[in-house]
Amino acid sequence: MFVGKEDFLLEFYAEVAELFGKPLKFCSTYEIYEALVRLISGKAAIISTETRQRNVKNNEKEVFYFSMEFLIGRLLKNYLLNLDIEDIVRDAMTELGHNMEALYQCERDPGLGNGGLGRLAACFLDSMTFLSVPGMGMGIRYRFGLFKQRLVDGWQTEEPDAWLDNGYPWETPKSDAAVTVKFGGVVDKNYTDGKMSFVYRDYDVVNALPYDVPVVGYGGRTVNTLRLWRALPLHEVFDLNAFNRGEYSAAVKHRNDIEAISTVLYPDDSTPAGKELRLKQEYFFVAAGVGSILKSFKARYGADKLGALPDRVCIHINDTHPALCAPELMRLLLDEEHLEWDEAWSITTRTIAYTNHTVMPEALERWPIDLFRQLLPRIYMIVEEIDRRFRESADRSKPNWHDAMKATAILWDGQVHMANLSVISCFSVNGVSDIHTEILKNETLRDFYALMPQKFSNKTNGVSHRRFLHESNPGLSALISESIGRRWLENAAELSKLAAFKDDAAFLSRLGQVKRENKARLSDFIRRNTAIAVDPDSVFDIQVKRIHAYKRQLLFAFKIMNTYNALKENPKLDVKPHTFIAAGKAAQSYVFAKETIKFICAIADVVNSDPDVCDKMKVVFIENFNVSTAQLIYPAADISEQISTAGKEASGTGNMKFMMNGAVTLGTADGANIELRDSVGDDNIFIFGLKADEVLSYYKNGGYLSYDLVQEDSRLKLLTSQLRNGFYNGYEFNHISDALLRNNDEYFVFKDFDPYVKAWEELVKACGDAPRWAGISLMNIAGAGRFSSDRAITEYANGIWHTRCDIC
Ligand code: T68
Repeated sequence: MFVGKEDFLLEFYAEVAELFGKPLKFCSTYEIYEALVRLISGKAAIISTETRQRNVKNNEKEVFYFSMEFLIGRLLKNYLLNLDIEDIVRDAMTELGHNMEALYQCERDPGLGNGGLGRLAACFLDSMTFLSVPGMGMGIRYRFGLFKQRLVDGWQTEEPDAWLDNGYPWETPKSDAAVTVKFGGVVDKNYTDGKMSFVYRDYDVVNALPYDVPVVGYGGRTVNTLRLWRALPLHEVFDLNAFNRGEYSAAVKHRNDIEAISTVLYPDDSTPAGKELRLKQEYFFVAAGVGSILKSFKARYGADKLGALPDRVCIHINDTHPALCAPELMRLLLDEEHLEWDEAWSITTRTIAYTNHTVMPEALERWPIDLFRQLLPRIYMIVEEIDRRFRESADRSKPNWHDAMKATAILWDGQVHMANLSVISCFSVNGVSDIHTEILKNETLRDFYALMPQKFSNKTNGVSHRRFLHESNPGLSALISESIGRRWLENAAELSKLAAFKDDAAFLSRLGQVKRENKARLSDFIRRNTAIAVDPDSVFDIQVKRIHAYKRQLLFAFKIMNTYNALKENPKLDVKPHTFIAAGKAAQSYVFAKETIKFICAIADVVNSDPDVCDKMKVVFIENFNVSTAQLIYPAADISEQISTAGKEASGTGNMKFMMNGAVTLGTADGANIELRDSVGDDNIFIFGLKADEVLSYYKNGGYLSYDLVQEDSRLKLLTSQLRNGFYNGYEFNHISDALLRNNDEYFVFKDFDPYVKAWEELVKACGDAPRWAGISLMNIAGAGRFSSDRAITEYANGIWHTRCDIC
């Protein structure tokens, strides 16, 4: 790509001249960053064209990965590393007097996602591209991300995340690929010669304009595309009369109403208007995406070849948010291509595959029928027909057929059940860890599993080891490459070769040094952002993820407080100095989660200001957790907290990111933790607490009273009394207290407290034995290969998509 620094500089000067028309020395840091991005984008565009030509020539089947979120993080450093030109660019920039880190900082984290599901989609794009899987991501170009989290007196406040304010130099609008999307209106049924047809009229039209972001694969062989749809008016409707009356907002209402569709990620959907907007978003990007897929398919293969769609295209839906892909594809095949129902259904159900990411009943999407029918009348008719035919097919001779119908129907209780629609209309349904898939088969979707077992499979999640190890932890990456060569970047399974260094004192000492440097780096960040001074030589015990009752940040918080209480009671207690770190956002309307953040911050206030303990422990809540802060945090962790109530966390992916950076997992037998244990062995992971079947049995049969448990355990008694006796600067944590005592501790925080503390104490003991600890840490890195998204994507490509996938 660039032979060397000089070669790069020549092109860079030209780029700057073309973009800004002024000499480089007059450019701001941001302009230098922008010119760099434009230059790399130009190179990516060339590889992208080659990729497309190669795919067409080889007649490759393509995957379209539909996701409401793509939490891609910053791209510049990642792409320079993937193209193997980071050194050249760094040298060149140093020569020009620019600091590479400062340039990287110019890039805003795109506000295109919020959590695990969104980051998984981004890791999958990385691996699909590396493995040359022909494919594209389909999403929404939100103008505002979820929100920027700021803490005010320990309370989460939400500020708009206007991440696009300075533009986004990685994107290119593609006006020739725009699609129109229709909402509302009326559908007339016409009967001619005994045949029914539908005329859709009086609808509102929205123009879906795609913005393409290049996905640059490691090795630079392949560039795929992330296509993000923006909603715009098709024709400008400007109410001049209203404007002249001084009603300026009314004058542009039409435009604003339409643009609202792609304005915010996850608008508050507690009001009817919010619900409608959310459903509009889902249909908007589905209709734009499916419409564009069909259009290019017909252009390439001909309109008479639609029967071959499933052989050439796979549409993958990331959870149920894009579930309308099925009725939309049906609509196009029926109304625009005039296929018969059976043929259209056969094509649709062989084209679409679905990944489920949750077993929490409240998280399974449902829409009120009235809203759905009014917003999407034709789609509703199709959903109704899918539901009718599915019900018709039920075997009424089975004794429990009525219960099964209730659990599997799409339309029930006045609602459209999106998970049921997805299972019925997809050829493949997968869970994201072994245990999660088993729970889907045996509990959540058991009636479907009984009917169509062949659809179900497991695809355990994975994460990009190139982003979360190579890019985030350059010290460790260099040490690994020096020890086992660079092949691990392409084949993460090679990390297992590190096990050979388990007893190599020199290697382990260097591993310790790398961790120490990463902890110092994070300590600096914490000092700059929170003014808390933490000791990089203390144990970094970290829980970072979305705040949710089932993820049990409370368990972590109570452990911290319990340690504090023990130290207060016995100041001579031999406790290894610890830094407890938490981060994560709470949903805006989730009161309990917000109180949990306040609780952790209140603990931090108590602990950090108490001279009796402050050389033994510190507590930090890092605000606004996002991909960039995550990349600083994972490499610095000693202990990775993965402590969800067993059976609740579908997989978790943070657990994998911590592990590949040598952190040791303290976790429950939940999600992918179980597979982490299989990979590293019992000696290198600390698993505690109730098992999923025990949790289930308590739910079904009762037998646990949190109140009684508290009475028996003096530690819990003290911790619960502190919640409401004014201990925390007078604040009373009523939601937390109610959840644990009045609502009988639905997530078994108290039940798992003692085993958790014991497991942690064991872990801390191991941590005190430096060589043993370094060995455990190393075995975690060595065992992490399986959790690369390259492995996950290879399984998707071979087991579901049946696309090209180069061997890694
Ligand atoms: C997460 N799900 C799972 N959902 O919780 C996690 N949901 O265990 C898993 O590792 C990860 O998916 C990847 O498979 C989510 O992140 C959401 O963010 C979400 C958003 C809106 C509605 C429902």
